[in-house]
Amino acid sequence: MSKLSPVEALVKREQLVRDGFCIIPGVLDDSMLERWIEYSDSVLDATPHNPDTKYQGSDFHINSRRRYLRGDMHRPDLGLWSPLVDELVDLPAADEACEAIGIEGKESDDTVLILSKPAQGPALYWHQDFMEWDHPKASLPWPTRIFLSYYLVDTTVENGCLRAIPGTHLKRIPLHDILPAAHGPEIQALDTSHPVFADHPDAIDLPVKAGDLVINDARLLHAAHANRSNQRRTLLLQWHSIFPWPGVPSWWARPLPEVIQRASEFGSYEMSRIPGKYLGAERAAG
Ligand SMILES: O=C(O)CCC(=O)C(=O)O
Ligand SMILES: [Fe+2]
Repeated sequence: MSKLSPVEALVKREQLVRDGFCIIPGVLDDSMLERWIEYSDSVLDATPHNPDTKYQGSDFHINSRRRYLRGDMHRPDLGLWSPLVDELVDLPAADEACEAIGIEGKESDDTVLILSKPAQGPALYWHQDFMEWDHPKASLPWPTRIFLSYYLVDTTVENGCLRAIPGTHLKRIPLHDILPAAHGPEIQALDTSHPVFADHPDAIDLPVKAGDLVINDARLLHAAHANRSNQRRTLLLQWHSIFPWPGVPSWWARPLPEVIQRASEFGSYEMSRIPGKYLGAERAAG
């Protein structure tokens, strides 16, 4: 990767904050890409297709070696771990890119999800992946939870590239009101004729090259096209928490969000996948 210039980095940061995503080209080097293609192919080839996750394709959670040694594996039922995960989540080129665009306090979940659309696999429904909608952080104008993605093949509309509706991490649209919780049994049971699979006038396609780093705000509405090619389309996805509550990005120059000023008033809360009063609250407050 050629390093981002300060101006390019600023443009990426502004895009992440405004639109809810940005793409940094050429972060994963060829050798890492090849090792992950080999590893993910071996996992995918060895495991029967799971119809419960047919729209994501596959949903394998691979733990880092660190997590395995600590004995706190995520999805221990799957029993999957690899030192490749440690290498990927610690990748210096990705850390550099995240630092350059001003991401602070980044903490990885230390897992990699292998989400692989098989050849001729169906589209992925519209959804967002944020899990803390009842916490005031859900209204913040900067992201607190992001997913970093690398696609292992070049993606296009034809083979199932990512799609997004820019700005929906901060703004409610009618689609929010018809979406069941992401990845739960209700949405998995829907047919592809359901509106959660429909095209949307504000949707944009995000085709990328293999090894580009895609950074998404967890709150953003996104989906993926069907894979109409004869080759699997594999994605490696890592979750990170950033800007720990109630911290403020060092570069934040706009007025402080009201919820930050009142942070001490907020107590405990339940996890929730359903956007409530906090979606768009800061925008509404101006
Ligand atoms: O398949 C993709 O491109 C996106 C996957 C995704 O957003 C998810 O599984 O939550
Ligand atoms: Fe997602």
